[in-house]
This record gives sequence, structure tokens and C-alpha cells, in this order.
Amino acid sequence: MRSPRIGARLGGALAAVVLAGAGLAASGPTARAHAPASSFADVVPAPVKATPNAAVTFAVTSGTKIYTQPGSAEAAGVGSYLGELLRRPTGFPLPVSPSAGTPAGGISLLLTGADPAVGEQGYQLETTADKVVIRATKAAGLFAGVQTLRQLLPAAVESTTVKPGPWTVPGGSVLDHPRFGYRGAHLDVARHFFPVQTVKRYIDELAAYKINNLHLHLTDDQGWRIEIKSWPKLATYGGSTQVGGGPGGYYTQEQYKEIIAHAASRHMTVIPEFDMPGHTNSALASYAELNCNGVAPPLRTDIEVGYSSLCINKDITYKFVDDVVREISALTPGKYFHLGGDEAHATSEADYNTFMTKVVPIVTKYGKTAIGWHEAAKTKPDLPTSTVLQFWDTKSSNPAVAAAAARGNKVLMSPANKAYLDMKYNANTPLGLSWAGYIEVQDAYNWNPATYAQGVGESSVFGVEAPLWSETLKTLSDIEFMAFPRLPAIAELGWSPASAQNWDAFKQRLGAQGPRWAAAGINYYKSPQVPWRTGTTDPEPGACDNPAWDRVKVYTGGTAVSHGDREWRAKWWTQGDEPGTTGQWGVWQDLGACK
Ligand code: TNX
Repeated sequence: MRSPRIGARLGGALAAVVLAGAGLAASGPTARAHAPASSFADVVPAPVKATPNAAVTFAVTSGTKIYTQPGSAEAAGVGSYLGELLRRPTGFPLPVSPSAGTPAGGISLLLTGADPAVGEQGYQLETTADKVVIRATKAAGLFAGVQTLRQLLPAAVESTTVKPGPWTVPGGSVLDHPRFGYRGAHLDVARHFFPVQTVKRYIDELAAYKINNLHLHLTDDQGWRIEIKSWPKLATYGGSTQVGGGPGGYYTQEQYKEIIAHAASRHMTVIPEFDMPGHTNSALASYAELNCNGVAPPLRTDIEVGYSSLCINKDITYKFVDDVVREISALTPGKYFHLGGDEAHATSEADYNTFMTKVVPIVTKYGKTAIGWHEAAKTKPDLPTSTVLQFWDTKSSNPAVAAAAARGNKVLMSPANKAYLDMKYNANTPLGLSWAGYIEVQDAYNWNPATYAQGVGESSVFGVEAPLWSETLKTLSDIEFMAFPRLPAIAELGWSPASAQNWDAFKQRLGAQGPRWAAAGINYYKSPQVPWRTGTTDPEPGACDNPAWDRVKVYTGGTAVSHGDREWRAKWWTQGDEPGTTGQWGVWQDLGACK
């Protein structure tokens, strides 16, 4: 039976003062049909300062316009992104045009008048009864402000089909800026290969939590995932398989550029990683001459680590590294190049020193700054202080990293027992590994990046990153299950002031994200530690008699489902293609409104 629709109504302004350090009140919007209002108290990462004005709300309507800073193509870009985001669920036209003012009925994105405290990545947002104004000094700040605005709208704003609204934004103002300039997510596309579409979608999901760097682990023992024109077999042969023996794959240089462009449109920088001298079996298998004995080993599809090494004393090794770093650097606008350096158990200490000492200058020669996993801290002679070290230890004492920090090297914090998204949540988690322990959401949240590693204080911390290794992960749905809800926890540690860190408040905010993920079709782990909000969840509870459409299910031609109060029939095999989504080529037949 079809359940009666409850009429949506304006939820009224929700008053909840959010101030850094203050306990965040759990706002309790009454569950309404499709669009209960949201609250400043629900925003993840928590803003530095938010001052609600319970007396007013702003409603996005069919007459709302988006105005952007005149003369700024970047601000216009953020405006069109916002327009795209809001047109899907509202169905409103939301035209975007330049205006230096703040016209009534508008959402203005301006690069003038921001409090200097916002810096280069922060923003101010003000909602009054007739407008929303976001101000920043740079487009990156406007983009961050748009992510906050998005969370101030009802959860149904994440739906990819038109919903009834109302599209209410609570009144008030926000002043916000990040604790760390670098907030990263890492994705291992080597152990299992993920197509461009999957990476783009993950980028979109990360951007919603103000992550601004995507570290792509492009090469490893089991697969080489990027076309290198001067060494073509790396991709065509070295990329031809993956963990478990599937067909693998690789990005052409054009596809890699497409990923970078998509990330840039989300104000995110791609950091490419070519992991060396270990984790190189796919390269060694592709070119016999890279091996000390001149014999190519077989491709590997298991998950062992630490057995491969480039041949440190061969000249061709450095020609190879130079070519790869040159080609990838030329494609990558970002400043950083990750050269790996982890788990080089098949390389002697002397050879490791020789190798790193030769390779860091190659990265510099092509205009990039090197990042290495923390083992690189042991290199003798000391690496230049510009080299960033990525800390992935499970112990807080790492003397080599502390010594490097004392010399001036910056440290990117990804402790494996806190920030590794590939660790299982608990013993029953179907995906993931457990060598660094189980990581429940509270574990992922309860640590301080500036006190975790001895000798690595706030001023030495380059930023925070959440790595996602893919030995056990094969699909977007797998990625999402491991990243949500832990990724937003790490994102908050990277963005919000340390004084705002409070698990009891955070779990409430996190609970408010559940209906958003459900509306967006994001697969997530429903941790029992989190009070998940209900009321508007799920990509359409069964509105008709048919089972509700499920994004992760495989449908064959003829299957009927309910979605968005309509009935649909799969025309042929489909998975993840949402009924009614524009741009799909009719994989679902619309059978009309439910009766
Ligand atoms: C350790 S973390 C690795 C990776 C594995 C990961 C699995 C690091 C720098 N190296 O090679 O994929 O553990 O959790």
C-alpha cells in the first residue's frame, strides 16, 4: 500500500548556537515529508563560528537567482556549480549572472568585503529573509561556503530527481576558515582499478566535506594505472590485471587530465603518486631491463607487500624515473608529487639512501615538491626540508619523523589506526583489512593531528589525509561504505578548530548527514555509535507496491521498481542508473505515477 504523503511545511527557524568550543545542541527537526529544515548545528565540518537568527528563514524558490562577482571567471564557476547542484532537486531555473550587489531574491557569491580572518580558503555566509550572501577572498572560499549552504538546505537537496521542497535555509551568519590548508583523501587505484566515473563521483562526495586534495596512488605491485608514452607497456601490460586477477585497467593521459579538471572544478588538487623503489612489481614485470638480473617477474595479483624493488645501481632506473616523473608532472598542475618510499623491505638501507637522494631532485627538476611516506624521514643525508612526510605509523613515537620535523620538514598526518579508511569498523565488517586495528567512527574522530605524533606539533603539521587502500574494494559502493561516515570525521579534524572537537556533538551532526547520503544514494555504514536522523531518508521508500529502487542492485530487463512516487521498469540490464535521471538513455521506462 502506498503510504500517505505528509504535507511538507516550513519547519520554522531552528535556533541552535554553534560556537567553537561550545557544546552543539542536537537540533530536532520534526520529520516531515521531503524537506525538513536544517540547522547550523548540523554542519560538518563544524564552522568556526555560526550565529543563528531564529527570526528569519530564506527560501529558494522558482524565482531565486545566483549572482557572482563581476569579472571573476572562478566565482562564475562556483555559481554554475551551485546552480547545477540546486537545479536537480528543485527543478528551478536558478540563472547565474554577475552582480556586484546583493539583490533581493538572490544567492550572491562575492569576492569583496570578507573579514580578512577567512584567509584564502574560508568564507562568510549570511542568510536574511530575502537573500543569502557568501563572501570570500578567493573562489576556494566561495566553494567552501557553498558546501555549507548545501548542508543548510533540507536533506532532499541531495536527491537527483525533483522533490517538492520547501527549500528553506535557516537565518543567521557564519564565519569560517580551515585549521589546516591541506585536507586530503587518498585513493588506491592500483590494487583495484576504478574507472574515471567512480573517481569523479568520489571527488564530488569528498568536496561536500571541504576536502581539497585527492592523492591518487597510481602505481603498485599489482597494477600500473597511468599511460606513460615513453614506456607504453607500463599501462598496457603492467595495468592489465589487479588484485584477485581481474582485468585491471589504466587511465590514458587524457582521462587523467579529465580527472584533474573535474577535481579543479571542485577546488580540489590531484596529488599523483608513483610509489618507488618498492611497490614496483608492475613496472618490473613490464620491462625486463629494470630488473637487476634482467629478468621480468610475473604480474602479481596477491596482496603481499615489500618484495619488489627497482634496481638501484642501474642507470636505466633513473632514466625511467625521470621519464615517468616528467610525463606525470607535465599533466599535473598541482605543486606536489608523491614518490612513495614506503615498505621498501627489498631495498637495503644504503640503496634506499642512494635512491632517495637521486630521486627527490628529479621531482624538483620538474617543478614539483616531493611528498613521501614517513619511511623517507630516515634517508641519509637528510632530505631537503621542503619534502613533506606522510605519517602512517600506528605508534605515536617515531624518532626519525620527530627529527625531520625538528629540522623543518612538514608532516601530513594519516596515522593508520585512526585515519585509514580501509580498516574494518569491527570484526564483522565485510570489507577491509585489520592490521592497524578496527576503526569505529569514534576512533577515527578522537585524535588530535597536532599532538598525535611525538615531536610533531601544530606548526609542523602540513595537514590531514584519509587513505583508502583498495585490496578488498572493487566498486564505488565499496569505497563509499568504508569512507562514510569516517571520511567526514577526518575532514572535520582537518577543517574545524581543535576547540570545536567534541565527539558527543559531532555524532549528532554526523547523524544529520545520514538522510543526505540516503538521498544521494551513497552507501554508508550505519554505525551504532551514531544517532542517525530519520524522516526523509532512503532513495524513495516504497511509494508504490513495487520494491523501492536500490542503487547498488543489479536489475535485468522487465524488473519493476518504485522511485520518486512513480513506477519504473528496467528496459535492460542496469546498475546504479537512477530512474528518471536526465542524461541516461532510457534504461528505465516510466510507468507513471503510483496509484
Ligand atoms: C600499508 S600504508 C601500505 C599499503 C597497503 C596498506 C593496507 C602504506 C604506506 N603502505 O601498501 O595497501 O598498508 O592497509
